[in-house]
Amino acid sequence: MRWTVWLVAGCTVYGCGDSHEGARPDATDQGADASHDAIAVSDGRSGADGAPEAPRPGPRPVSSTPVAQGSLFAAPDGSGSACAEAAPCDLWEAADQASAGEVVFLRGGVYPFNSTLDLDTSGTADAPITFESYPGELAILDGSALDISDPAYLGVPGAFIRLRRFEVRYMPWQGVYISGTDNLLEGLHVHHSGLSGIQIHGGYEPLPYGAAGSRNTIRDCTIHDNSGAGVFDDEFANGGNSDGVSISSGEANRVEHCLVYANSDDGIDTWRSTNSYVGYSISHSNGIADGNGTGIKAGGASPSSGTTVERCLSYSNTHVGLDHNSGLLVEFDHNTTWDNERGYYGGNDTSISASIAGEGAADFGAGLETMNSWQRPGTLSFVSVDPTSPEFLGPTPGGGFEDIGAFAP
Ligand SMILES: [Ca+2]
Ligand SMILES: [Ca+2]
Repeated sequence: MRWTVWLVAGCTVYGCGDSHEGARPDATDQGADASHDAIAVSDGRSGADGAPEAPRPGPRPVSSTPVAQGSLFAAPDGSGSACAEAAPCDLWEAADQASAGEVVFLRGGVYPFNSTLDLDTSGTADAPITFESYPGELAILDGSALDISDPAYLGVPGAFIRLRRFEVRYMPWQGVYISGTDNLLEGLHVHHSGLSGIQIHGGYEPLPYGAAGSRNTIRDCTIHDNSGAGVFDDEFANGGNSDGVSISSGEANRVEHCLVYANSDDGIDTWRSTNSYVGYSISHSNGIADGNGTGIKAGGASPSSGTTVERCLSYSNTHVGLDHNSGLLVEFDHNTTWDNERGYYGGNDTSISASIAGEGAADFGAGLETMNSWQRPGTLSFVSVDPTSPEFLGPTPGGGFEDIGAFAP
């Protein structure tokens, strides 16, 4: 069968597109999901020989900032301008007052969104501004009262802002939209957005990138069920622009230890960025309606270059597990794919190394391939192909493949 990719690059300010590789079967899933399901992770384990094992893919627990560090407090029913623990204000007031070095605690409960909240005051490297659920509670930013003709989202045009341990759900466009730099998103749960759950897009500034939408880190986040399926315009493209995480421009952004699934387009898409990093993350079951259904896309239109993807699991996506997608100088190292239409797709300058493909269609392309499962003798098998098993996609001991893939020592 001839492998055909046709590029219909389309990009608007909010629905930044990517290559479009044909329609996927419709499997619309917009059902409610209140669970915050993260795959359990145990770091710092030691192997049978006592040597430390590599960290496992997926979110790790994120600890709370001590209450004593809180300087501003918001609550769903907050009012006034004191923003004190005894007299919390609303979220918009707290954001307006926050300045470098402050910690804003959000009391638990639902914060209905009626307008975009832009976090446009910057912290500094030594004194970031933190927004975080109050310890032991969960703040939920909820866009369910909005529709796509009257959108709102959590915007981050500022820099050195830390968003920690809260939920963002049912936003009609993006859930979190980052145009600033040097921000940290940690322990967020983002789901059921109409466009991408988290999008980084600083505009197409002159190269080299760096002034906007750059050096942001997304880690230990769970992002799922973001879908534009059923909306037939250029932005939503019947699901074709709604990724879990979309890095649509910028330099040196990072996705680490995230769990991303059931998004209509791709799981993680570093579409038009430079030197992005995706590591220790899990991407599965992406691809609905006209979405591309790639687990992790490592590029797209020029100037896409230099994306590294390592120690990731990508499985049960409708299209490719890991795809260079025309990005230049992409590196895929120590990844594991399974049950995708195809495991890997590289370009002439893509490096694919020490990786495992569980699919019969392991790879495609003429890249620089070394030490991969399909280049070895023997028959690959996994201890378990049950995603709920702690041994899921672990190579069978003694089978000759334990030294490669996402779980290698
Ligand atoms: Ca797409
Ligand atoms: Ca995409």
